[in-house]
Amino acid sequence: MLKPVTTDIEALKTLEERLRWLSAWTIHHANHIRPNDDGLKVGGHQASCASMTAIMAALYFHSLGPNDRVAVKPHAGPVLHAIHYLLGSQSREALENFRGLGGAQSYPSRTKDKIPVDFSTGSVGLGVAITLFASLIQDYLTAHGRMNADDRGRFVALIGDAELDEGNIYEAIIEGAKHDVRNLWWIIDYNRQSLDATSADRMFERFDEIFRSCGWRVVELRYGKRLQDALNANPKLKGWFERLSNAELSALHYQGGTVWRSRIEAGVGKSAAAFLKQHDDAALASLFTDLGGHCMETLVEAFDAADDDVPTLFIAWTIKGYGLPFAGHKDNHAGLMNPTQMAAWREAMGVREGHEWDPLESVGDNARPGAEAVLERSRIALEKRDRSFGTVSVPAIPAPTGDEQSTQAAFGRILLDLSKAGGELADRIVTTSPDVTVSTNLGAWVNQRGLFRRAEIADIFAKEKIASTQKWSATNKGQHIELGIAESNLFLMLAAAGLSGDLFGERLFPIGTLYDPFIARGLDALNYACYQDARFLLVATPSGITLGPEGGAHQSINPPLIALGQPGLRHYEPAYADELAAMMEEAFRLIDDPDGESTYLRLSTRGIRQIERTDDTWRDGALAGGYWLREPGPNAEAAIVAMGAVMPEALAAWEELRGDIPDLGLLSVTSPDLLHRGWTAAQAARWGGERKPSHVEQLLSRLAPAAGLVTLADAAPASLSWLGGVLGQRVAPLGVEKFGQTGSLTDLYAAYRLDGDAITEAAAEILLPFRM
Ligand SMILES: Cc1ncc(C[n+]2csc(CCOP(=O)(O)OP(=O)(O)O)c2C)c(N)n1
Ligand SMILES: [Mg+2]
Repeated sequence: MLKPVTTDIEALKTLEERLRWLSAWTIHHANHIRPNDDGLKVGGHQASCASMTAIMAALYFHSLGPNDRVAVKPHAGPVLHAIHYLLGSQSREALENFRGLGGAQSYPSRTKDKIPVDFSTGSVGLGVAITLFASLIQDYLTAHGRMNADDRGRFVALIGDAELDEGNIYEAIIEGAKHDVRNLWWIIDYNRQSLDATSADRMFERFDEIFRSCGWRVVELRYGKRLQDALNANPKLKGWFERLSNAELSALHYQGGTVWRSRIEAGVGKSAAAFLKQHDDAALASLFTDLGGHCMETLVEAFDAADDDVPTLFIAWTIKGYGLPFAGHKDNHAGLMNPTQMAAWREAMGVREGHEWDPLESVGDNARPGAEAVLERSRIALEKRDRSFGTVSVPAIPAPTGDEQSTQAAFGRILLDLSKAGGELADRIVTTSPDVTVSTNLGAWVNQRGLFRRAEIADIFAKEKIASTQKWSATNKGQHIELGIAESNLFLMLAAAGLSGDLFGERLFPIGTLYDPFIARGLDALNYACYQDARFLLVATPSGITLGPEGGAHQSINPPLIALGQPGLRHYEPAYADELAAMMEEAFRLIDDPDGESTYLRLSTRGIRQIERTDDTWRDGALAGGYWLREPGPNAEAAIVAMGAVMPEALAAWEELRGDIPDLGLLSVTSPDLLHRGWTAAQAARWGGERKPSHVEQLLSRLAPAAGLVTLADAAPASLSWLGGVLGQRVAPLGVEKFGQTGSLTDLYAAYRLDGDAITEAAAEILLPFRM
């Protein structure tokens, strides 16, 4: 880490004031000055920003080096923008357009903001935990010889104290402890306020214990220098101060000097008389704001002292709304200074009217050179290495052979074959799974490529010659990162590994496996990964009710609907092994394509007879979302439309019905998601004058305009029923609307109406109007 040679505390204090001013002014401008044409509150969090300006000034203008990466507390976004404004890497226009279209974003965004943002934040807790997984990926890349030690950095999370209630943080630190995670600084803005009110006193010192037991160093920055001295000189006063509840302390910060005085008189008594005499009301109020997180000397000292790689939690005591009129008020979370308050505060901050955006406004001639020098040093210290990275060639992936296969088994075979064949793609694949490696068929790959751990772990069972199909030893060259059962961690790991190109200049091809229903467990983290444009392959298996007797809560119904509404994630659901091979090849290509995305493969353990192909014409259709497995005739009144593991039922029904329904077609849908996207995109293009029918329109226009569709999926029927809306065809949707029943496949398909009888009945119903 590259640090400034000397520490100019006064300059850092000056810059802190500028950050406090500029962040508040950016929010004020958006709410009170910029024209507002829809009457909606623009919003912003002046109090949450003021709480962190000293911490962020110390960090960005003193401690950070070019390889360090930071996740900024979402509500301190304007402070990050102000930092870049002072450094010259953010424009005034973007600040003036804060929360407007194309302007500085409300919460730091990797993909939408113009300034460099290392990690997007917004959904509290996730931005914290991703730094831990990014650090593990840095260790992985270093161990694999893909990163120089000099390019390694530290991962910093700036955390609101209420974020500590998010369970995903603890799931992450438990996983981190197992992997001996390093190079983390998590800095808590301990203002003891959340959104609704002040936070619970009972958690005081509990968080420390949790972190310590996971191997963290905990550094509490409770007092600034001035307050520390004053309280050390007066133990009774200190005792009284430390007994104040969160709510009492916040209220005092809001109420100010007169009330501090009367409370101290009542609470400490005579022994505080001399102290009170030495301080007038203003001095009292000012002294008690000198908490650790607002004292530059304290912050700089603490950051300098944590110069090793031990994961460190800093608990920096702060005041929410520090220096603003609503400091400490429990309702200040979304509070905005009104124009009168802002004008008074502007005066107090020494900012001239009309000069509000001047970067170093109010900085006197004496202080200016120091502040400019610190900014210049920080510009150099923070300059990032150019991290453009080359593309990786994705080889053709052959389909595994075998008359009868399940897509899950085929997935395992494809990875095994890739591993055996070797090559750049195989070497850059990193797999990960939350304790379902074996049951999602990653086992053969892991046997080949090994588990990853920085420190070697022997396979005791193998050493003792106890028979097992699965090798379970770990080295620092392994390519599988085994996780505990915490699906949120899986998605954060995929997010971090899926950003490895941008973060570290080295592309990885991350593959994560889990059971399809448990996507819901980590859904926000999955959304978070996609929101940041992380690239990965998610393999969800088994899925639906097709897993048979296992039944119960392991059945999944709605993930295809989730995928339908999830930007940045492409859903494929293959029926056959050759489709899966094509999809995996496409998924790898999309990971490396600047305009690509992540892929979600929904697979099954059901072995099904593979289809005989006469040519490759199905392939493009399968990758585009669907193809005619059995072509409709020229006068088709109906088609069966099926997806994934239920294809044998659809084929059998097609055989049985085609005598009665001439020209009957069978459409295999491989991605409702892509079909839907193509449909809406074609509509949007038509408004722009381009008249090209989408893939789904082309497929369905092979049927008569009033034809009927029987749709069939081992998923929510709505996954496919929308197809009727494309050309106005009638639909009889079959699918799963309840779950939780165990049974054989035959029993379950009959009970849930996914069998041949159900298809026949649905076809009859849909054809009735034709035949009457
Ligand atoms: C997952 C999630 N739940 C709820 C919110 C809404 N929310 C935004 S900030 C906040 C309170 C944050 O308090 P804290 O983390 O202490 O931040 P600060 O006091 O510094 O503003 C809440 C509940 C959110 N952004 N994300
Ligand atoms: Mg807080």
